[in-house]
Amino acid sequence: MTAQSESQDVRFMQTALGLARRSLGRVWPNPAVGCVLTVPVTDSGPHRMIARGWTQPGGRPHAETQALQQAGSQARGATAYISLEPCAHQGETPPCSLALIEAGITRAVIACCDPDTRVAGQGLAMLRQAGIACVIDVEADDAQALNRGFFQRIDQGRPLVTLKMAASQDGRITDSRGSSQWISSDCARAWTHGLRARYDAVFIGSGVAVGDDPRLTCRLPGMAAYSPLRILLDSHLRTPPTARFFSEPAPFAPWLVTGDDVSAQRLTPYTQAGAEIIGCRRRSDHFLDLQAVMLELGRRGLTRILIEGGALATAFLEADLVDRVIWFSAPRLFGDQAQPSIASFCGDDLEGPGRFRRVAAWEIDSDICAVYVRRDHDRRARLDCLI
Ligand code: AOF
Ligand code: ZN
Repeated sequence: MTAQSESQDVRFMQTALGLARRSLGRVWPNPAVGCVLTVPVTDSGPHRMIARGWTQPGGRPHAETQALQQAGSQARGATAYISLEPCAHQGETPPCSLALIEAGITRAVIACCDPDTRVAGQGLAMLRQAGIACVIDVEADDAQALNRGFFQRIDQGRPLVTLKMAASQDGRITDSRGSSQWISSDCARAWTHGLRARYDAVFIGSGVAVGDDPRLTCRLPGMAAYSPLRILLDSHLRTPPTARFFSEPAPFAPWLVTGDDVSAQRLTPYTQAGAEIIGCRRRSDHFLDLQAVMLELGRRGLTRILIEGGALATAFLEADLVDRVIWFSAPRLFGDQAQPSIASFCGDDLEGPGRFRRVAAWEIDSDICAVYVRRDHDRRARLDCLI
C-alpha cells in the first residue's frame, strides 16, 4: 500500500468517525457508527466521497444502510469506510455485511471489531468470503475511544461514566448562601448543553435536585430533541415530586433510582409525576450500592452517563466508577462556608498513579475546562473522541 492511499484511508476514516460522533447519545443500546463510500476519481487516482451515513436515533437504521441507500447503484465497485465492523446478524433489517456485499462494494476499511457476540469477527469473515478486500485497525484508537461506552457495557456490563464538575477556584460547588446554580459562565453552561446531547443520560443526586431544581435538558437552539434521558438517584426520596426534574417536557420519561425496599405507597406520587422507578439494593449504611445501580443501567442498555456534579461526585470517585472527568473552574472564591466540591474523600489525587491523566485544558470564556481520562484508557485517542 502506498503512503498516499494510507493517508487517504486515514482521512476518510476520520470523516466516518466525525459522522459517528453525530449519533453519540442518541443510539443506545447501539454503538454510534459512521460510514463513508468512495470511488476513484480516475481509474487509479485518489478517491472522492459519494455517500455518507451514520447510525440513526434509537440505533436503527445502521450507518451502512444509510450510506448504501444514498449511493444507490453507484456503490458498485466503491470502497466503504466504516468506524465499526459491519453487523452479521439479522435484526429488523438484513445484516450490513450482506448489504455491502450485495451492493457490490469491492474494498472495506474498518476501524475496529464489534465485540457484540452476534458480530465479533463474523461481519469481517462474511466480507472476506465474498472476496471483498478488507483492511482493519485504521484509526482504531479513536474508534475505541468514541464508542468506549458501548464496549464497556459489553465487557463490564456498565456504561461509561463521565463526571462533570463546576467549582470555584477554591473548589467550592455552592456559594456561602448555598446556591450553586451559576458558578460557571454562560459560555461554559452552553457548552455543557452540547455535552448533554452526546450522552445517553444525565445523572444527578437528590442534593442537586433539591438545591438547584435543574431541568437537565439540552436548550441549545433547535436541539431540544437531543435532550438525554434524565436519571435521579434518591435513596431516601428527598426530592419533591413537584420538582422540575419530573415536570420538564423532554423526549424521555425520567428515571428515579431508589432503594428496592421503598413502599409502593411512597412511590405513587413519583409514578403519577411520570417517573419510571428503578429499585436497587442498599449497602449496610443504607445508601444505594452504586456498582449495582450502574450494572442495572447497563442492563437497560445505557452506554454513556454524564453525572452532573454535586455530592455524588465523591461517592462515584470512591467507588472507582468514574471513567472521565470534565472539570470547570470559575475565577471565583467562595470561602470555607461554602460546600466543598469533594467531601471526605479518601482516594488519591485526580492525576495520581492508577487514576486519571489530564488530556486537555482550555479556556471557555472566564472559566478553565480540564478533561481527565482514566489512566489506562484511550492513550492515543484524539480529544474529539473523548468528549
Ligand atoms: C452496524 N452499523 O450503525 C451499528 C451497528 O439491534 P440491532 O439489530 O440494531 O443490532 C444492534 C447491534 O448492531 C449492536 O449491538 C452492534 O453490534 C451493531 N451496531 N452495526 O453494522 C451500525 N450501530
Ligand atoms: Zn448493521
